Amino acid sequence: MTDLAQLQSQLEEMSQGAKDIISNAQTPEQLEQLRLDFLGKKGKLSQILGAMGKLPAPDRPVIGALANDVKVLVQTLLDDRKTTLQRLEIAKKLEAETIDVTMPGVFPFLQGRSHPITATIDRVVDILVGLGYTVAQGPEVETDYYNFEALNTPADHPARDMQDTFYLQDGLLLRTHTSSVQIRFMEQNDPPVRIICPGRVYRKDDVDATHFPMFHQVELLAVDEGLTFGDLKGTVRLFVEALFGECEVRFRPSFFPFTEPSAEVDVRWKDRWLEIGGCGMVDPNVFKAVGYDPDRYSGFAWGLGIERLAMVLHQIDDIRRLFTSDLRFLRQF
Ligand code: 2NM
Repeated sequence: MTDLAQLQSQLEEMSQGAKDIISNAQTPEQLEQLRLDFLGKKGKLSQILGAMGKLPAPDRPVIGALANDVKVLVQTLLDDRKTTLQRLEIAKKLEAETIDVTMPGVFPFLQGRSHPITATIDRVVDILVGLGYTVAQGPEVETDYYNFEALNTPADHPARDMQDTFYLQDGLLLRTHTSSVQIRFMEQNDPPVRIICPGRVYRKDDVDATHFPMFHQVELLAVDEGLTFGDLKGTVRLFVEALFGECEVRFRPSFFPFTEPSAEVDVRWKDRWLEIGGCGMVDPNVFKAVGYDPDRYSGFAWGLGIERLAMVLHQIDDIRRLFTSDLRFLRQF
């Protein structure tokens, strides 16, 4: 004998029981089993609904509506529990996979460091940035124009000799100094200029203890109204004292196509005179090439050889040591 009250209480009982048992499920597999138990084809709800046919017709919609409520409730309970289990799983994983970044590493403690060339460039650049200069960079593969022509170095100048310059195809070459970057900068910017150009340069030298076909330069350029050779000397002195500490500076007359007058810079350090670079007042022809008015502006420039500097500062006797990547050598720095 099936009556309305009986089915109602069965549904009631089912939803009560579902609450307890679902909230105690521990795995997704258990949850799936419970879904089949309650809502599957042969589950409890189906059984109860199967008995519905025996009810008087007017009572059937009442049970139908109640059964649907129970179905929705059980489905919600299953979904909620599933979410909770997933959260617990993630929390457990996070707990297990926590990394203590303060733990010591595993021996041997390999530590990288700057190459002595990089370290020397960094020191030089830091000092000059401190004096108000900005780093400018440009291509290592250059045209004849930027490397020579715009720098007042005409086609018949000895510096253009095939023996000294690496010429590439299509009129290109490997820059022989970073002055090419300064030409590019001046083309794009009006005075005043205060820039430094660190970078690799290339010359076709035979390799020996003091020559290598690739080396590094830092070139400096200042352009403004009223700059004099005195400003150049003062800037070089400030720089050299920042780098070497107490020392003596000497300017020796020299020649470069792109400066007039020109000089070599020598520094007396630890009782030895060292030649550390060349300098001069920018030649008016260079200003004309970049569209600066040479009657209004003057400027000074100087170039430092970085390998030379690094070798002096670290008592390195052979430039080749800097480029052979021998860790026994590099680990000393
Ligand atoms: C040096 C020595 C003297 C120099 C000149 C220029 C520019 F672009 F302004 F003409 N840049 N660098 C220069 C002058 C470089 O290196 C030994």
